[in-house]
Amino acid sequence: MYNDRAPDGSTRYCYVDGNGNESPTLRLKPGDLLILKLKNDLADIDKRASVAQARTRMSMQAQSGGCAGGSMAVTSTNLHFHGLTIPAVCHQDDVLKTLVGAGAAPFEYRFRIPENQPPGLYWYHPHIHGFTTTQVLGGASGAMIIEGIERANREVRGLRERVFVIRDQDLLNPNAPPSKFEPVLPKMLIDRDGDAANNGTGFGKPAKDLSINFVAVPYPDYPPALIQMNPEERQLWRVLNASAVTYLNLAVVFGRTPQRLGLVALDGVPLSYSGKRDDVVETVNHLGVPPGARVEFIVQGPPVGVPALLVTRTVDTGPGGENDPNRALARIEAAEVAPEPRSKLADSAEPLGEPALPWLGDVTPARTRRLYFSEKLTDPNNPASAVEFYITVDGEAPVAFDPQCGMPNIVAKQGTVEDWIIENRSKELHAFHIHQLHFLLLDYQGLPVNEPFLRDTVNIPYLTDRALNYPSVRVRMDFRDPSAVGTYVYHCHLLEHEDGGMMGLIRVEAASESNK
Ligand SMILES: [Cu+2]
Repeated sequence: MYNDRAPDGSTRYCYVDGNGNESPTLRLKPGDLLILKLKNDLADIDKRASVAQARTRMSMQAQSGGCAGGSMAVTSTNLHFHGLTIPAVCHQDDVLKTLVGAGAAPFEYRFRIPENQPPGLYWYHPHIHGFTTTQVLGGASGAMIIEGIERANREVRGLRERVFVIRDQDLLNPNAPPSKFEPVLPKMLIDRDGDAANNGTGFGKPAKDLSINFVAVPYPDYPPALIQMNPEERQLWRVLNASAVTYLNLAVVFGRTPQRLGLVALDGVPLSYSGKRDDVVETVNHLGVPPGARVEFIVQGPPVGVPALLVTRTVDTGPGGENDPNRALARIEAAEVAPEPRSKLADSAEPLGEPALPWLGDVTPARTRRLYFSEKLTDPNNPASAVEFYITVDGEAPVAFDPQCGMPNIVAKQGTVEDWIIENRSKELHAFHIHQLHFLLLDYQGLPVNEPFLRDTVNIPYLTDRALNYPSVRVRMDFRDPSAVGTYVYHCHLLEHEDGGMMGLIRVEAASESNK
């Protein structure tokens, strides 16, 4: 991993492999052993840390081999493998104590992909509390594919597949007026994170620019990237929202007409995962994707000569949220000689076996907990003062996450499942994510949805002045897998919020440990 000063003056972060590929897509099968050596070549380009601090960190790390924690710094890093059910231990998927210092010897990650990991799209990114936004916003993220989706859904067999990683970054043209094709809006407001605030119109300056596979699509004109396909070809598109703070609402339009998208997987899990229905394809014409989430869908390309775009429509992030306006991401062009995507799914494949454990929706929860997202101004009399972000177990006092604390907010037992009601007591959206496991979305805004698949990231609607209750979701957390044992985090996947304290600690005890 390295960073660099871009021509526009911003600092970019990137992974590069031994062959020079930027942020390579890792392709693995269940049962594969991944050995990944992470070399940290980060420099303190913005001069945020003193040389003395850096030396202290280096010597601490030399003694500990990178597993002993210590103070997180702008040039330290680590990796989180988002969505994988692997143990939260050093050299696997621990983000609490694993710190790889700049210039240190390569740090080895070594773990086996579980045999029962659902086939789909996962991802890797740094998870250094306080500096995750800086590194991810600057580009540090990559896709990971657990192969075999064609074993879970026959509809995708034989399709060519493409992986799209959508990232956000600070605006390239922050002072430019909006395009003359947009309606004229009142002067832009700035939210408390310093980003363009949601103006509720779908237009105006976005909080962040987006890029698709590192092709930037900057404000104000959003010159789209180019995707070529054979005319009317069906492909599987696997899209990761690796943004630090930007919500996506993806659609494919021919002219102005939204096209049907055949959703087959969310957050790495095929929609048929409950085993109750085969080959599920859910037809939709747009797909909301919070930061951290993934969608995999069948798309049919345009006929020759029909103008087509992949766009993100506006997302109403709430009165306290960022501005995520309508904008194009890529132009889709039909061409008889379109370059072929590198990868094609098998025409025939052995069907995926039944999950070893009963369907999560059929298991009785050991208990129900209530958690909530909230925000507080450090000076309640000054709307411009800094905001603290919290995720709190109902009944406890809200406290910003402290990486040095180590006391779990929640203690659970491996082998059980629990229902969590997660409320949003703030006026902007939050995206709940927990490490090491997937969960089942039972209720959204108090209404049962009982989805027949699993997620690892879910959006929680924002609080309005009219609401009689706090907006909420109810999810069933799955602590049955032995890899769920350990101490790890749950947090908001808007990384400015996570870095600002919106994270909590859970300790899942082994089934054999005595109750304390
Ligand atoms: Cu949040």
